[in-house]
Amino acid sequence: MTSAPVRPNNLDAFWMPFTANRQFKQSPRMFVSADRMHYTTSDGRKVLDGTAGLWCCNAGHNRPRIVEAIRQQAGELDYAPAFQMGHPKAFELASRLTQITPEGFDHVFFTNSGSESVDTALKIALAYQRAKGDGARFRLIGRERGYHGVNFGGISVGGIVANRKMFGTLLTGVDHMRHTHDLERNAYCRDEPDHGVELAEDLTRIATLHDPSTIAAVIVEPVAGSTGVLPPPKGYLKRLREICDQHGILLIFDEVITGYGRLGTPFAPDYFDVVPDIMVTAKGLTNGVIPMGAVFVRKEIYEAFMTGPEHLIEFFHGYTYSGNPIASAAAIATLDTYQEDGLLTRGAELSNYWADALHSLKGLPHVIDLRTIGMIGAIELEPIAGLPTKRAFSAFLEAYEKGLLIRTTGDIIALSPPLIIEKSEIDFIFDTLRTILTSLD
Ligand code: PXG
Repeated sequence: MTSAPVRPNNLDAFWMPFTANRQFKQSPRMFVSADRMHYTTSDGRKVLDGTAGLWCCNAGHNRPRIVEAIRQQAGELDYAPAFQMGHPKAFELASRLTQITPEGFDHVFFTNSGSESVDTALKIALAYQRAKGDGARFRLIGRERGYHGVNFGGISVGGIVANRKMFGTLLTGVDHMRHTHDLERNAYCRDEPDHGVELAEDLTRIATLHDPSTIAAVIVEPVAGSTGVLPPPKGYLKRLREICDQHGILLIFDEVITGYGRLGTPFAPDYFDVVPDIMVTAKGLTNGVIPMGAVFVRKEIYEAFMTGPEHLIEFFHGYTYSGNPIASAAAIATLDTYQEDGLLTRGAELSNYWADALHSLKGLPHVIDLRTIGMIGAIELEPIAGLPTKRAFSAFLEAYEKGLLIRTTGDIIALSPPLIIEKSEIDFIFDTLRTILTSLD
């Protein structure tokens, strides 16, 4: 069911995020409705969602349970104060979540986005070190090419230059490990690349430089997403964990993309068999439908805060919308939907088909690397000399015309479809991309 196409008559007022505003407003691309795997555009065309929105609609669109839960909750309890008051759905959601998280993650702090989850995790890490008498641990370590959202904490530990360079001094006491991209040795690898475990030793170098006793936490995406999909080299995450353990440093996994089934497992520790101390999530938590994020911590961390007089606030942090009733209801219905459709593990059944299909693009013009892990894929293109990003963006525009939504970052095409995708739809994605790449300038 599609309502009449809507075309706003003035596009000027809305300053669009991470968008070429002037280009967009000259020839806008508008979605007016969505159902399961497809959007409908304002000119009535169907577009297959190759990116689960922005890596968030893991169960696809317009899922009845989620829609109904939001309707019902809005009519029952629309809002309740988040501080010093509670409502049942936030508690129910927290308990439900701790049933699907890796063992030991027994407590959850709610936020409204990935960026807020990241900054919350960094604050928890610093405050935890201080709470246990280790206040000299004030440094935070990120990684080149890392994406941890757009708030000041996140861009400080993040390593995407364009997201940092305009914004002054950022947080102090931050350093970055080297990124793990290595086209020369690892091109066309499936899953985790063979080469690069030694890059984890960069953490030892940084720890030695600053003295390990000054470092509070290290934050990494288990699979770097936004920068163009970089699965970790074999053994790399395990080695980071060892170095952190050796020096009493907390390890934070930013699972905003990898969480909730994207790798074919509920969370990255289930996939890589490496367990962090804090997990940062958002996006798939509510299937992208209502803004919400969740930060999971191990018991010891929560308990380190639960000291002092019982009438005092233990952690001076929180948001007006932490655990918002409608978001909580949407998240519970999302978990129900994931469970009913088996979506937290469905990626594992499909990932071979997915990888075969993506790797069949090898040899097409301009393709210099193909990467897959779980239900994530990337196609790296040779940039046009002197015009970086242009080639991939042309592919994006053509794909949109041909009924396929993809994401591009630099000259990399990133793919992450809803986990309800069928094999025939995987075929559509790669047949369309094959046609485009064959004739792309
Ligand atoms: N951490 C990670 C690992 C992310 O991928 C965030 C934090 C921030 O989340 P919020 O909800 O504040 O946007 C993200 C977000 C893309 C793309 O196409 C990726 C994100 C957002 C929008 C686009 O790569 N990641």
